[in-house]
Amino acid sequence: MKRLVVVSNRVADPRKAAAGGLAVALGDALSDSGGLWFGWSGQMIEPERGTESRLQQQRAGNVTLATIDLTQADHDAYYLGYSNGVLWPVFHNRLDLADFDHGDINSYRRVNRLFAQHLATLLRPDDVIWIHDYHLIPLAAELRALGCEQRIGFFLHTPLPSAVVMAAIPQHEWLMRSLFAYDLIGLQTQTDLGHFAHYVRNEARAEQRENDVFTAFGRTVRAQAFPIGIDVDEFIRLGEGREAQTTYANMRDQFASKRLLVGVDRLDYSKGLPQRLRAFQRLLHDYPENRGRAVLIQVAAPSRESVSAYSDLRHELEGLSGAINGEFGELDWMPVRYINRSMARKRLPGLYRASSVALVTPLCDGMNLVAKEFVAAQDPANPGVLILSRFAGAAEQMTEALLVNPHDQLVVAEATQRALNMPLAERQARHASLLEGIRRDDVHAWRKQFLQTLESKDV
Ligand code: ADQ
Repeated sequence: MKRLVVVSNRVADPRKAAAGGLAVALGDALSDSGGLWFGWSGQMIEPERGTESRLQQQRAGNVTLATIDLTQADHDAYYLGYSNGVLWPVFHNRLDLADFDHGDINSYRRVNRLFAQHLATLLRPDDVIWIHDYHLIPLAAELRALGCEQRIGFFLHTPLPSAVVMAAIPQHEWLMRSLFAYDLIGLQTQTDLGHFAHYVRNEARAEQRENDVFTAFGRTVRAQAFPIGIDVDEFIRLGEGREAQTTYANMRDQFASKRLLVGVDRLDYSKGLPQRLRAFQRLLHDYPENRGRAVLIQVAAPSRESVSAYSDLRHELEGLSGAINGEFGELDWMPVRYINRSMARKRLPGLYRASSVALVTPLCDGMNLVAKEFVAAQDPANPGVLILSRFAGAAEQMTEALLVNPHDQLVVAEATQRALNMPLAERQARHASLLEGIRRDDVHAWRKQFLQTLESKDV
């Protein structure tokens, strides 16, 4: 078996449950092959001390975790500036939020080159390399420039936007050319794949051999959709744990006469949080029977707080939840519980299970694993209902959810009312087929399909 090398911006110890399902799944693949996980340490070095970015290695079981530090300046320009100030907003169709003037492409390239230089010293000729996400698009090209000939695959966790939106990035051609240094490009959905195919045919005059094989810029690459899943059994086991059980029991007692709706997200403008709160407000307006009963628990974990769009969003949400509570709240009922913190992963299944409805309503999302976790956490005998944005990647698979346009408050309020009143038999039937789907397309199937495709030499 060939050694697997995973590269991502951050590295997680796969043995820690807090690392989440993706880390656990990649950890399995890494353990099987005695693999290596490479990325940024999360630490910043002081450039004035003249410290060279050092490579650190530690063992986690039979997996090696290798990391490098970044200078504050490189971190700000590569991570905050170009990755999260340009690529993230554009890939989520938010050209209005993209900071093309300050997003520093040179630092982005420099950090990718630094990754390549350190990583190259650790590589063996027959390694299989799997690079993750938008921070590292040019990494394969940098590795190739250093003479690496290994099979290299890339998986994009975000959506890939349509060609017209992509073309707004001043360096779009360079980014797409960089992708052709890979052997395999994995995208989340058929829609993303369609965007890729349209771009490379029209902008790069790519020739398409079979369905998924494209030749352009003098190289041939395979691009395919590999929708990511969760580790369903791991999540069910987490639900049987003490923390989840206690959370569930507390919620059930505390909200015995209420109906809980839940939202769990990173605090990000792609997740449609203000629109979700307004739709809940509309529900209370249009369907007054929910007053005094419906409670929306919105857990929003702060992220990337030094990017200004994120702090604006936090203020908007605090204002909106205060306004809804002020308008409708009673001494014994507050309609919105807005929690601006991350929730411990071990407690999540308890929160999901205590909720009658999940509102997963991003305006644009690569996949959205919360939708899948909510389904896995339900009691099949009395399951809650998933309301899912048609603009989440998950909507391509999870068609038995109530699919909504998250921009349309009326439609989301109507779907929420329907979910709260859905007969048991319909809830059970929808849940059973959703559960079957997330089990079939779980995270293990995802990584096996990706790695098998990457290792087969047919491109
Ligand atoms: P994210 O944008 O982070 O990931 P998502 O898939 O919804 O989005 O969540 C990833 C994980 O974070 C889930 O396990 C979830 O439970 C956890 N999480 C989210 N909010 C939390 C909170 N408030 N407290 C605790 N845990 C929380 C990116 C892409 C997604 C894609 C994933 C995986 O943006 O579209 O689904 O990668 O490819």
